[in-house]
Amino acid sequence: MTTLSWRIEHFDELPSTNTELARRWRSGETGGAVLFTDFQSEGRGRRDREWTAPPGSSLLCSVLLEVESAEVASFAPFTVSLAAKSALESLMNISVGLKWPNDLLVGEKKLAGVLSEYLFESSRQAVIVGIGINLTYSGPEHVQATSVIDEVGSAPAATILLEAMLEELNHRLELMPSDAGRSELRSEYEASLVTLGQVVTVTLSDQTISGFAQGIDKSGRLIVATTDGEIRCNVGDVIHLRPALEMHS
Ligand code: BT5
Repeated sequence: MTTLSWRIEHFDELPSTNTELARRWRSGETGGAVLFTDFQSEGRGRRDREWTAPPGSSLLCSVLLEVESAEVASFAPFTVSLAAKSALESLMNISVGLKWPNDLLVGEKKLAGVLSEYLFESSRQAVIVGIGINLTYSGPEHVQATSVIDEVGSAPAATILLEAMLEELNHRLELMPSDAGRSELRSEYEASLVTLGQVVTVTLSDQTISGFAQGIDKSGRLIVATTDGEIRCNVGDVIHLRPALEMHS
């Protein structure tokens, strides 16, 4: 994967940028395609959860990346999260933390969510990474969420933020194919990960575990030290975070 020249397409409305890009990939679309929209009628989170945003309130976009393996694909959401964080910090001077596996936070509030989908078909494989960044909408009522405007008093145009994010993505994508490059990305990701060093409860499909979040392994799994030993969480979902100090209080 070398530096891509992005092919950006804008829509007033789509069901979901991820769904539309996956449909296009099945019809032959190649890496570098980017879709963004002002409104999604069927915006998706993970595990059939919804992503909601009123028209024109958010950056809602998806990028199509060609990858050589599932391991490389597992780094795509981290890479996009890092690119979005850097773009937000340099454009808006907003301090963003990352929560494994797919949230951008300001403090403990969710500013953005990432949805990564690995696609495989005979000799082709790709990953679609979608991101929703709240610009002027602070999320559904029941959710601890925020927006750029709530945090810093103004918000960039979605196109400006998208361009900045893609620029930040370019040099990181050059790192993704090699072991050494992914190790560099892993270090950058770990340094931004507020999850690490905390006691976390992770709900997995078959069990719930608690322990210290220690790091990310070579396959992008979260390493959690529990009383029963080390557990590597692949498709987990951190549902609870609290400072490690609380464990001793
Ligand atoms: C995510 O899922 O955080 C991934 C969201 C990815 C959205 C982008 S938008 C462009 C692309 N096209 C798509 O269709 N999706 C991607 P998850 O961790 O499952 O979080 C979903 C949960 O976040 C929901 O169940 C709500 O509780 C909450 N939520 C929904 N909308 C939100 C918002 N605008 N801000 C903050 N939280 C929200």
